[in-house]
Amino acid sequence: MEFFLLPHSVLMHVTAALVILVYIPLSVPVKLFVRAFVKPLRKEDLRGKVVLITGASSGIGEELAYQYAKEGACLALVARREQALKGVAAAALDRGAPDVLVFPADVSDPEQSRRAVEETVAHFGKLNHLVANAGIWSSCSFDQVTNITAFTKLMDVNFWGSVYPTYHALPHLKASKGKLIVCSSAAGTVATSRMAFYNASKAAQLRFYETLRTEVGSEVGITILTPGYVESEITKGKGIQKTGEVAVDEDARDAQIGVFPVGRVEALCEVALDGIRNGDWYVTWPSMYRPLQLIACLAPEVLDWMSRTMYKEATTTQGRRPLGQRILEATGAKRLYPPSLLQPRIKTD
Ligand SMILES: NC(=O)c1ccc[n+]([C@@H]2O[C@H](COP(=O)([O-])OP(=O)(O)OC[C@H]3O[C@@H](n4cnc5c(N)ncnc54)[C@H](OP(=O)(O)O)[C@@H]3O)[C@@H](O)[C@H]2O)c1
Ligand SMILES: *[C@@H]1O[C@H](CO)[C@@H](O)[C@H](O)[C@H]1NC(C)=O
Ligand SMILES: CC(=O)N[C@H]1CO[C@H](CO)[C@@H](O)[C@@H]1O
Repeated sequence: MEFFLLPHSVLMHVTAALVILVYIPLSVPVKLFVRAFVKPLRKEDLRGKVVLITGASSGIGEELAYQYAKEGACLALVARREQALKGVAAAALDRGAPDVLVFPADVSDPEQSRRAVEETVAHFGKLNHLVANAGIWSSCSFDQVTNITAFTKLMDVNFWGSVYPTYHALPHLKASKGKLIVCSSAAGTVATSRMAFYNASKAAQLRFYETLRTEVGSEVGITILTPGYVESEITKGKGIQKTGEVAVDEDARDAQIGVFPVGRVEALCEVALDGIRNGDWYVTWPSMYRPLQLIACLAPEVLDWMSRTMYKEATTTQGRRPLGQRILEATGAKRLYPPSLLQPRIKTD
């Protein structure tokens, strides 16, 4: 034992004890009071606000665009598929957005990210919210990967594709006292088998924005979304497959999701927009994922055991199938998936 470290070590342990025994019992009622009575009075009015959403061509980004539109916000929509973006733009105008800019771009490219932000500010004269939502998925066991270099794409899009637009948007957000919203994932906080790369990219995002909050939090509000499974093209099965190519594989999707419920995207976005307007630090939905984080923190071995059990593979006539997927098939629980997942149409461009 290095004795000069002892005072700090004692101090840290005493602090942890004080947080649990004193701070939490005192702060929880205050937080509940603020949430119930203070925040509703100070909800941000979005009329005329300028909101840039990346990954707006489908899924969560598309639905967020519609809900911002209903509140009267002006939108800049970014993703690679231009035709899909135009469709979303038209529907957003219908729902009440005063003006919508479509900007096709690949957010993993620093220059395209910069231009998306600059052109938005040039067009609208300001930027109030950046929603860094674009992302790709992958679900496969690490030891089954056949092309490892293809997986750098997950970091390029999920991590760097959030950081680049954030970098260029930050001065404008400071000027407007605006907000930064990032779409991480419940997978960023809880280790889940078959998601090592995705989990790592989402954990990187989470840590990055938590750190950024300590630097700019007094000027720019940061809301981190950590959704569980919700309907989108990702949960239709689109992602980087073990061979390295991007494809839709419903079987790999079933193997990943197993018996977990898949939420409706409208419901997630309602809760998310409410949290954003309140200035909440985190939005976790479906709410079943919240206790999961507590378990991960206090007893990581329990989650490790759960993940191992649910993803334990058995070789059947249809190939290697994890327990969760076999339960899904045996119980017919797939009928509970939102209808959009059962007819997996992916937008083409
Ligand atoms: N669905 C879930 O269960 C779930 C759960 C937790 C977190 N999330 C996160 O939610 C976010 C949105 O995903 P989603 O579920 O809505 O899936 P989605 O329907 O596949 O949407 C992903 C969006 O990202 C865009 N995108 C992908 N690569 C891009 C790139 N290089 N440059 C620009 N845009 C790109 C896609 O548009 P283009 O293909 O047109 O570029 C699309 O608009 C992701 O960050 C995802 O990780 C999803
Ligand atoms: C592996 O993936 C990378 C990136 O997508 C690609 O450039 C490369 O050609 C792939 N290699 C093989 C052997 O398929
Ligand atoms: C498998 C994996 O990478 N799990 C990680 C998911 O993210 C959290 C951090 O938020 C890590 O603690 C896990 O190890």
